[in-house]
Amino acid sequence: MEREFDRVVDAEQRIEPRDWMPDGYRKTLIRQIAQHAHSEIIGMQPEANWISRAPSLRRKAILLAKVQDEAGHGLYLYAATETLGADREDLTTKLIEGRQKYSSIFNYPTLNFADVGVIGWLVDGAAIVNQVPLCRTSYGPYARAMIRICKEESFHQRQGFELLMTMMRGTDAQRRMVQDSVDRWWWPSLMMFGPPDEKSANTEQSMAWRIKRHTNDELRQKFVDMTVPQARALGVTLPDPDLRWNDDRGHHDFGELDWEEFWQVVGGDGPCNRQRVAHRRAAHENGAWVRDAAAAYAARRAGSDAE
Ligand code: FAQ
Repeated sequence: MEREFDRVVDAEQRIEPRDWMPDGYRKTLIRQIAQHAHSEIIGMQPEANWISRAPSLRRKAILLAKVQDEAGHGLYLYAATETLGADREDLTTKLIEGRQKYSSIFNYPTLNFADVGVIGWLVDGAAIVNQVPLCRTSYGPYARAMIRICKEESFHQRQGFELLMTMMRGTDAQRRMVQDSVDRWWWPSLMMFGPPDEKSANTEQSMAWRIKRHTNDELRQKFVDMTVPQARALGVTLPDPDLRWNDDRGHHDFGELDWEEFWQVVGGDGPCNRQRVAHRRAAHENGAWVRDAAAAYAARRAGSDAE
């Protein structure tokens, strides 16, 4: 069985839910996909903060649709964990009890409307760089979910960039808002790719199983190289004095990330961690009556079908 698993993975084919898989492979997938699903759901909060204060009906409609897309991504991903035997209720409990992680990026506050554009441009941009290779991940349901999710994330990134372009063509005050937002989100966006490779506990095994297709540092570099010309086109400055093109490497060099801040946020002690989890917990508790009603209805239907 193990030989067949190795053969499928090495041949770049997909492992499917009913196939034999090593326990560690199953656990790693549940961990990564659950964290990913939680990120999509918690990730609704920072942008939802601006829905009621969007500056026009058009911007409000776009933002509402984007936040709803993130909910959809969370649901596909929870469904993917269920194909591995995970229980969605259990994953939600772990999230609201702080026993499972979600992306560090969503623990930063959204302070002005430019943050909506910068989240689209940088955060969805980083998500795309990380997730396009996951369309080739070795587990079938995760790979297929990623294809649709990446299409939607690409649209999100374009809407963010378009919003920022519009603000940059506006007043000095609008341009200052955009620059302030870029200054706050640049470094946390780079942290989305995870710890440096030598500190990444899971990368080696996940690469061998072809769950991950690139290392954290490879993807971070790709994101920097992709984003620098976009920043130039927008007319904003990325807040890193060490950022410059290196002809020998064929890549941009960039400054060291504040890893102390990264581990603090991942450990639950970032600017908004408590607020994010408390909000999710309250939403879950307030929805208890819906779950109870749905379960009672399903039980009654099952009873009448049996008659
Ligand atoms: N934040 O050994 P590694 C989105 C944890 S995009 C928090 O390198 P791995 C779209 C890591 O889990 C964001 N924790 O781990 C959107 C591990 O913890 P554990 C979601 C982090 O898994 C846009 C430990 O540190 N995307 O939501 C972070 O091999 C706009 C050691 O790290 C995904 O989840 C972090 N930044 O690599 C939504 C993509 N980095 O469990 C709304 C799929 C690391 O061992 C609005 N995930 N950790 O205690 C992945 O590609 C990988 O899981 C990585 C981490 C690359 C994130």
